[in-house]
Amino acid sequence: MSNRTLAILKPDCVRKNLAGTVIKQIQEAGFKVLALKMTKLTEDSAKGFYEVHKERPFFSELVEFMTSGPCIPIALEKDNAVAEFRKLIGATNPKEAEEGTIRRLYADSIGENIVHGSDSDENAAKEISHFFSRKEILENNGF
Ligand code: 3AN
Repeated sequence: MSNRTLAILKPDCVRKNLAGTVIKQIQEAGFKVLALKMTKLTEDSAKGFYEVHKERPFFSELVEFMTSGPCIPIALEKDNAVAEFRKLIGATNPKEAEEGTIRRLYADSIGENIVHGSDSDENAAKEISHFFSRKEILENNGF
């Protein structure tokens, strides 16, 4: 079990001015922010990040959406981070997400669902290094 996961506040989250609200909810759930930036994904970077989905019918829609505006990747730490974060954000489809979860509260659709969360420890490590160098990740609270 790893204690890290990667969140991305997606372009819909930034556009709706919900970044602060969602970050507050993440921190109140006990996650520590290890690294955070705002960036706009290029087409190549989005395709690389979602490589596992390249054969899926929604792939081009997903890449178009993820490059449609700035997003905020965040490296997070908590015990059992991957599972705990997926519990906090809820199911991919906001209509199926549990009451009180971030997607249920703020997402419009399965495509535009406010936030990404890694789905395994292995992918969390890969996804964190997609956005952050080792130097950018705080160790020991940055002290
Ligand atoms: P999750 O983000 O909950 O792990 P995945 O990994 O199945 O979900 O899908 C990755 C992303 O692809 C989702 N966050 C969502 O934005 C998009 N996506 C998944 N299924 C669909 C779909 N049926 N139509 C459009 N976009 C989708």
